[in-house]
Amino acid sequence: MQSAMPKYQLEKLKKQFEEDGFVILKNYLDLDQLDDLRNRAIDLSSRLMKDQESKDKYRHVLKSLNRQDSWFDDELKNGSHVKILEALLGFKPNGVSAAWFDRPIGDDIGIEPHKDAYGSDKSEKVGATIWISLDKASRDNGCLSYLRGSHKKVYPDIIPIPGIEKNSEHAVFVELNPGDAVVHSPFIVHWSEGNQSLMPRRAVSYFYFGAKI
Ligand SMILES: O=C(O)CCC(=O)C(=O)O
Repeated sequence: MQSAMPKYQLEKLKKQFEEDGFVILKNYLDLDQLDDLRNRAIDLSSRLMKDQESKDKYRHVLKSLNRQDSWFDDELKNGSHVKILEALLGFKPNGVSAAWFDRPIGDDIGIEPHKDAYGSDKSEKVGATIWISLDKASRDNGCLSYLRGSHKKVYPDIIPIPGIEKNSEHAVFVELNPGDAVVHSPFIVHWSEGNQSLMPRRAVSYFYFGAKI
């Protein structure tokens, strides 16, 4: 994918990333790139999920797309977002997983408050996660929410993290347009709700370093 670097004021974003634990990249993908990513992700996920009738709460999530498809592997390692993450982090992060996060119409199960750096030691150099929205993500269809600044605190390694007030003054609902992206620290507390709308909510995430949900 073509470089998206010149679009963003990376020094400003770096400060914001360090302060808040996340930054939004408006218009990260252009229409052709968005179409390409959406088509590839839909095609691969529907092939991988064929015949799967899981009732598991993560049934619409697929990790490790990079192990199934060389295009996703290349994006994880060399996608234009890697340079952006490098600028935000101050070092080149190592890709761990490319993932598909679907929240189909009528799916009322969201993902409870968690951090991606589950089980990792805060003294280690940590990476970042980029979540690229393939649809309009809103409060109605289960956009991502963050507890601003929570990456600076220590939370227990439990999902859901107990005692998180989803409506606190620090909670931010990240409503995005198709092709926008958000980058977050693996230590930030984040979650999403079910899809109460008539619009799909699909996303592709790339995780760097010891990132897990
Ligand atoms: O897409 C979602 O609902 C959750 C995604 C998430 O937790 C992540 O990308 O780290």
